[in-house]
Amino acid sequence: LPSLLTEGRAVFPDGFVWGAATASYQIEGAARDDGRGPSVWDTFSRTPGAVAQGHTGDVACDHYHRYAEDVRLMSELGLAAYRFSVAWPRIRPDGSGPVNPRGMDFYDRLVDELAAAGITPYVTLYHWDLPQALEDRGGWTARDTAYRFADYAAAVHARLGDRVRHWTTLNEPWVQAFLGYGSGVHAPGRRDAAASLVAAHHFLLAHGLAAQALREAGAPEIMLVVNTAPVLTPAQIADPAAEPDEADAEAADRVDCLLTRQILDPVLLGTYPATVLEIVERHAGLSHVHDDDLRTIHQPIELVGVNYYSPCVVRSSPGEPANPAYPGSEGIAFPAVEVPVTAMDWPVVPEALSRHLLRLSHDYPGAGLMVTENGAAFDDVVTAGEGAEHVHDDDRTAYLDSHLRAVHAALEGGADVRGYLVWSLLDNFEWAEGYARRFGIVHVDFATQRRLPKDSALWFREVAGRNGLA
Ligand code: PNW
Repeated sequence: LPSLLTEGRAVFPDGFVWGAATASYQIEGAARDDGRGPSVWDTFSRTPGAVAQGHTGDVACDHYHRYAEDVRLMSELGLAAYRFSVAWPRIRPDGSGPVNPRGMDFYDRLVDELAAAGITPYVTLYHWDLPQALEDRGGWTARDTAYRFADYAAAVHARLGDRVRHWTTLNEPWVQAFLGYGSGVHAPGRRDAAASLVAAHHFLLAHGLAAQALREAGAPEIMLVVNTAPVLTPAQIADPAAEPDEADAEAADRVDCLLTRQILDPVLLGTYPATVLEIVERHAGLSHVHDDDLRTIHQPIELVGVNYYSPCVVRSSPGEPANPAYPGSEGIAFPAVEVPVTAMDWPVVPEALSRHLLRLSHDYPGAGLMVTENGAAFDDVVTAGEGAEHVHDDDRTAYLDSHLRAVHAALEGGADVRGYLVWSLLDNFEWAEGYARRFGIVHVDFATQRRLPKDSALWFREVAGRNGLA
């Protein structure tokens, strides 16, 4: 990784989109309000030992009741765009059947509130809160779930499509399939390699079917959001110019097939990599991959959303058992590396983002890109002073600054990046870590629900306002 990072001024293209992102289960709370049905995360967060300190999303940021205040906050922070997700169990409490109008009303009010504030909504239809009723019928291991998803997508579009132009089918199908059904760290907490690989295929099918339905309904922009990152060897982390040894390079290729190409090759090229087919066949057979599926999955889409936090680091390690999140990764280790890390222990390597955006542009020509999540958890401290309270989160500001420079370098190198959304607007329910990991640019006191913009939020407002870094 040659250092592509700039210093000093970095001006972004006209029309570059600046905003922040959230997800329904992480912020809404109101888990039983207005007819919402249970999701797999309600069930999982009540499973002893599944989530740190037994935290749940029952209340979260109480955004369901405080959305107007939160939109005001976004407006004060100068955000042009807001990416949020719709909770399927609010719309169809049992996963299928009639729409619950009171659940739909919430998003209707939210979209109107955003419009009044001049903030562009980016709607994600699925950010992991599968209706529990569908999980009880096999969840994403059942082909039918993909069809139920497309029906639900059409129902949401029918209500919001007159005001929402930017539609995302799924958030991070890889994380859902392999942490949900493979390692079991996320809901529904299953640990079954075959199930995770079958689920991954059904996610792609769900994306394709929903993209078709949205297109037929007239959606002008359709996006798939993926967690994707370069897979690097320890030698490349230590010295960006290092040539990895052959066994390590092979290990990296294999993991890249699982993490990135398993998802993006079918969606953008209409094919599965041979390595992926071999792994799927060995664990699960191929009978769940029907003849026309790749055609359905390979729908034209306008954008790929890139959620980036860290590179993935691997090396060859003969005899190593497979990592349960990467079936087929026998003989590959995922070592810790000697670089600064965030409170999640995720290594901070901004250059890897430049390299990766350029690689995606090269390997998937024509795909427009948007950074739909980037940010960091740090242990924030609220300090009193000058009559007001502050969160001096210089570490987060430095993280955001260096990664924005990485995005700028990728733009200079020719990558077609349309925007950058911070993860996250608010401190929130960080999945298996509960509320202990704070990603917000706005601090939330969960006892009082008071919001306090951190220094990073004030910095981000300036960056967005001048469309660049000073
Ligand atoms: C993303 N991993 O999740 C999600 O889209 C957000 O909801 C989440 O809060 C954010 O990143 C921060 O974690 C991920 O372990 C969670 O590889 C875990 C992983 C990747 C992404």
